[in-house]
Amino acid sequence: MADPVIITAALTGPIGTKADNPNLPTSPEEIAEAGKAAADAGAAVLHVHLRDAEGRPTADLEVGRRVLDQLGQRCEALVQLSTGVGLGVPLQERARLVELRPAMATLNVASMTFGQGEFLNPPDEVRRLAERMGELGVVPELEVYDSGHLDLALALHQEGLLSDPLRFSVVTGIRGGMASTPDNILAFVRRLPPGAIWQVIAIGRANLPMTAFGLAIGGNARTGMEDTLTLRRGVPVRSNAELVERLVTVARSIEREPMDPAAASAALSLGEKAS
Ligand code: KMH
Ligand code: ZN
Repeated sequence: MADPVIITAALTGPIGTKADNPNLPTSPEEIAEAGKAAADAGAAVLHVHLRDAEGRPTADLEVGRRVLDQLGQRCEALVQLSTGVGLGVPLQERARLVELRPAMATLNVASMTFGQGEFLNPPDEVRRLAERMGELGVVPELEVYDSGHLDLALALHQEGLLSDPLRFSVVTGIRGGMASTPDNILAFVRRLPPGAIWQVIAIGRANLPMTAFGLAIGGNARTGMEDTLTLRRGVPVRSNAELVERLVTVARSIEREPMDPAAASAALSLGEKAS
């Protein structure tokens, strides 16, 4: 049996709306139900964005608390809270979410063009957030969209603001970041430091093939309605669980068994003192 795999479900994301796909979970209850179903389907980690009552991205701590409570009541899956939140929300506001002490949270190390918008992550604030996550024991998932982002992450590690093992999401398919190609992913993976844990996040149509490519070369894998709202051309996703089920089938077909949350927690070294 090849290495087991951590499957992450990205339930909602910052961009999609119910107008794009009415099955997108946005309220705390919908997110919690979607998380439970995704966990039952084989996701060990849930990547969570928060939405307000109008469905807009928010960094509201009350909403965050409700989502974490409701998820905790329903399943054992590990919660990775997004500090990306949504393009219009300043990092100073987004950074406060780590005070809720989720098991993990994303750390976006660079500013960039992001589709039609801008994603602003100023260096000093990124450094402060990395430091605060270390103090709180919230494990960072490093979101890298281009090769220079990897250098920035490694520099933070060099400064002592990030501990081993480093955990990376190699994001492809955002306009403004690297395109979804095997070459791009391979070039990235070859540069990761020894012991790094990683997964591919492929946005849009390439979600299935590039995630499958990442799985085949030893990475973990993520899917979910943040990453794609269609199962295939013209077929809207019915639920996050549907995407997770498809990914589990792909993983098992190459003998990579999904880890349960306890195994994923150990593999990600969650809850260990920073090295
Ligand atoms: N949709 C992701 C690729 C995060 O969650 O921290 C970008 C994002 C980052 O939302
Ligand atoms: Zn996200």
